Amino acid sequence: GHGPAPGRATAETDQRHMAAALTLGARGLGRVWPNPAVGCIIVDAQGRVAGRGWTAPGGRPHAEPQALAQAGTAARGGTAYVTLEPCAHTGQTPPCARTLIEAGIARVVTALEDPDPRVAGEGHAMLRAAGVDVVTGVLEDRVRAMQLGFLSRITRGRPMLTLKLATSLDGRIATASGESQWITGPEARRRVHAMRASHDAVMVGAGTARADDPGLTVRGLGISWQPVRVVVSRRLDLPLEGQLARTARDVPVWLCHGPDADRDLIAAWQGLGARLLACPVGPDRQIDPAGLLETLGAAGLTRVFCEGGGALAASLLLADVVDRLAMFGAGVALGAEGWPALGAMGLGALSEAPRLRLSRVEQLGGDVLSLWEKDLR
Ligand code: AOF
Ligand code: ZN
Repeated sequence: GHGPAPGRATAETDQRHMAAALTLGARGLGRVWPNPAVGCIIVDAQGRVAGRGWTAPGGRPHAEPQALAQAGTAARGGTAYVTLEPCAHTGQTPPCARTLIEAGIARVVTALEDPDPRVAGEGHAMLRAAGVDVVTGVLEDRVRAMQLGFLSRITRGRPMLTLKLATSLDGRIATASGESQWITGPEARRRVHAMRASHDAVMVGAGTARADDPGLTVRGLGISWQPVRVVVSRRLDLPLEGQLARTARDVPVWLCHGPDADRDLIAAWQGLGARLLACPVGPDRQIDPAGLLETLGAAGLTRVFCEGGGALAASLLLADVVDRLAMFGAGVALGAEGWPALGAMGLGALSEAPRLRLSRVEQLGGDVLSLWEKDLR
């Protein structure tokens, strides 16, 4: 005959099903933390898709049991495409590797090993020991980029960090009076809201929280979840009657403060429903960026979206903890009296300047979006 028999997997069909599992898993981004956003597709012995699952909001149930439940008896002799190595540990539910074996899955295709020490190769090993054919590394780079938040929390102890800047032609983020809401147009704003929704938390510095009184919520997308709102304020000098204070019981507000924050302010914010996180300070007495992210990682966050302001953004870039940068540029000129996108960095030579690599450029209405990535030289 010509070509592979029906149901016989080729490298192309493996990649196609893995790409579908990746898209499916991505639905969980921003709402499954501290767990990874995993996707799973079950293909029956004839090569037909029989079940689909993705990590449920809140992180459980995992992707595999949901896809298997959909497939029912069609899973017997079939293939499971999973974006991450199936888990090997017993939590509130049995290990997914065991569930796949018991469903009679003959072949498991994954993109990468789960670095969680409770899994770390054990899931693949359990499957192989039960006679399941295991293939790994399919679409590894794409899945790794999508899972960066979870991978970062497990291997670096901190969340992936995306920095967003919305600037004028001359690199300003606000007028001299602090007005900043309408620099970019509606298309760019919609994209910002979508980006917020795919992150576990939206973060700003105290200056921005004071100047803008931002809500930091996702609006206009018709979604049912909201990222955590993180404000970094060493001394907790934040308005106790702004939007964040008023809504802290509806959408979580986490305040990252230094060791010298006022006890009464801590108590007042706790009374409003905020969660307070004490963070280490550096030799300059400012909150240490790496320590800040480690604190957020320990609290379970995997993906953090920082929207400024200039001081916090500069400190994060200088500390080399920015994984991705989203630059929204508007065709408006604000002049030198406007607020600069980045605060002082105290650089000596150009060679000390943080540098990122361009990954993509898009036109959004009358604005431009450029996406940059940490250069892993
Ligand atoms: C999977 N499929 O869909 C996900 C997995 O606290 P637990 O018991 O839910 O375990 C969390 C760990 O499970 C997490 O750190 C990661 O290793 C794995 N996540 N595994 O087989 C899934 N979300
Ligand atoms: Zn699992």
